[in-house]
Amino acid sequence: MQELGRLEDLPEAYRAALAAQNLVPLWPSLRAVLPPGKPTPRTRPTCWSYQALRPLLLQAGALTPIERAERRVLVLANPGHGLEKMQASSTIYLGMQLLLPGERAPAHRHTPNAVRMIVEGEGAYTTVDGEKCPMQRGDLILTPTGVWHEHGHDGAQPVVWLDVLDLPLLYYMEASYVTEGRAQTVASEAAWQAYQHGGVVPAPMFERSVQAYPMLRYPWADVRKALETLAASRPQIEAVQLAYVNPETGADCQKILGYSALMLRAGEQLKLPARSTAVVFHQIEGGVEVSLEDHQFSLLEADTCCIPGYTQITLSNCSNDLPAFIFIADDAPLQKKLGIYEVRS
Ligand code: 1HN
Repeated sequence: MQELGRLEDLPEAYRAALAAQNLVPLWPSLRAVLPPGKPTPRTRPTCWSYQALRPLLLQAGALTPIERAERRVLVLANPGHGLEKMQASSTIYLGMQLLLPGERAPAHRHTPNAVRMIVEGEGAYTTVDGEKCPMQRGDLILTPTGVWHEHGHDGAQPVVWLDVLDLPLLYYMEASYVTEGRAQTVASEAAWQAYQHGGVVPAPMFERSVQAYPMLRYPWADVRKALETLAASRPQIEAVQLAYVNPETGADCQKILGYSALMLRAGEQLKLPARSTAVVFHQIEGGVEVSLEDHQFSLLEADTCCIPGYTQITLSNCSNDLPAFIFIADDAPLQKKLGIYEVRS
């Protein structure tokens, strides 16, 4: 590839004249913005140990009352982007949120889409669009763009969950903002149960729901059972993986970020091809070795890692007796809509 002229090759006075007119020559920066073959990621392979962050999160509970935090969160920041950017990848924000018994996190709504993956504790709930969703370990709860949401906790132990948002993208688009609200009236206690059975959806008058997000809570007990059933009924299947989708349409459950759950059978090793999306792995149960070309992470329960796009990944279940379960997030829905999604073998 032809080497291009550098900024230093240009006369000082010429550069100053350009800058005075808010002009920039493209050729000194062309290779940086358009690298050959594949993008140059800022996202670095990064792992956050739950054992290391948990005491710091509990300490935040003692240091900062909920009223002074609104959302008491430690952000899982990727050093490749700069910690202050609060990004796990170019599009994905990750945070571990703590709610203590009796606390409430007030109602608001905002443009970024969120999901919560519950990590530990019993008795908390989140009310999304008037629907009260209990939070139990491994559950996935959606909080789509523009929908009111608040959290409460009637239990006795701290509750922790992983927040995943498309905040970095919406912030970059200058489209991120919040509206504060008053506490919602709970309209339904268990509406999430209506979509719990695969293959059948509520069909009043045989018309599909007009709701863009009919299902807000995906209970882990059901997803885990579905993974085990898939593994047992399709022993030859390469990856025992289920996507979280809109049960009315079968489309990804959110428009920008995509979510799935993967089961590694006892002793299983799974080679994932390089894909154009950065990916987040969060360990729900068991232990998994994550190997890249020049990195290796051991994920224990509740650990989370982020890996840049265009990277081959090998996942190995650390146990020869028990299955392991991973929650996966990436921005494949967005990349597919833009026509830039790639899988390289
Ligand atoms: C948010 O609304 C929540 O509602 C958590 O729990 C984390 C991070 C950035 C922006 C909004 C929540 C958030 C957030």
